[in-house]
Amino acid sequence: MKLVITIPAYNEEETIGKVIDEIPKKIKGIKKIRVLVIDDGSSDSTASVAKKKGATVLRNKKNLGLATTFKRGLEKALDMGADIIVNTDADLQYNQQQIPALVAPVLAGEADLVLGSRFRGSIEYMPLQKKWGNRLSSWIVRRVSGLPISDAQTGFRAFSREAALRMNIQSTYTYTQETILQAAAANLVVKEIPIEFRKREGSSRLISGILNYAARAGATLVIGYLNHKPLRVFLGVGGLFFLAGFILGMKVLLHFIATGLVSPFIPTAILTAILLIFGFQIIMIGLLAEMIKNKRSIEEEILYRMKAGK
Ligand SMILES: Nc1nc2c(ncn2[C@@H]2O[C@H](COP(=O)(O)OP(=O)(O)OP(=O)(O)O)[C@@H](O)[C@H]2O)c(=O)[nH]1
Ligand SMILES: [Mg+2]
Repeated sequence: MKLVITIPAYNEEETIGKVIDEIPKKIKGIKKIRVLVIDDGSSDSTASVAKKKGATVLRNKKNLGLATTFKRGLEKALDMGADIIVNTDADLQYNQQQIPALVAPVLAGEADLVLGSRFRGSIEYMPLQKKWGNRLSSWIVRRVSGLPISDAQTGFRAFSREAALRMNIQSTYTYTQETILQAAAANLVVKEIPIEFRKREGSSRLISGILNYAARAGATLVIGYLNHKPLRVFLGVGGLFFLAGFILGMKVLLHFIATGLVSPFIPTAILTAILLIFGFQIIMIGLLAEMIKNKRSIEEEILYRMKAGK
């Protein structure tokens, strides 16, 4: 069994060395442990510190964002022949001593994706807005995926090779929620274990402002939801318009049946027609989106088989 630990890092020269040092040198059931740092165009010495500590280092020539960098790391880890991939952050907030516990369910063949949950474990410090933002986003992911998870934003996670092969990340900003939705769609077994989350020294590299983060993560979630359940969304929205048109239209229709006239209700009749046509079109778009989703799942299966060499 080969374990590759991926660490996306952006200007983390202060902590990257400590993170690598903290990684256990031996884990029961694992033969080889490799550390892969993906430096996202840092302007400091993140890459050279990581190299000195013995990590394999990939560098993006410029800053491409966490999701793109994570994706690159996952692909490289697969190329390196990883049976299990653990992702951890470069900021020393996760405790690398907990990696054995994180990989245990994958090693035992009980899970494909193991999430280290901060909310089931312990949090030394997390700003209040972030805490509630994380809670809200986890609630949405729970609803959409149907998985009983408590921390959808955790960066401390373990993937089986199978799970890594199934991931197709499209967001460039954050991979965290999208990967869970994809795991659910691929019927992978997802498990959570409680973990410890330490206070961040220095400022967040990812989140410049909570509103900015909420907007970008929110957009990723909406797109993720649309990819996952398009018909449900469009049927809901289109259905509302259709229903409004139907109720208004009944009034016009009943009057027409009784008197043979539409004339006192011409504005209502026009509004009815607009609402019905609008609602119908949205539902049709939903059907199209559902067909595109089905096509996507076939394409994902082809991609999976290509990557897996099947
Ligand atoms: N590749 C890449 N990594 C980034 C970028 N921004 C942040 N990271 C890395 O992603 C990880 C998470 O970013 P953090 O700055 O820890 O985010 P945070 O605000 O602490 O968020 P939490 O840890 O979830 O509370 C760290 O390892 C960062 O180095 C980026 O633009 N590109
Ligand atoms: Mg952090």
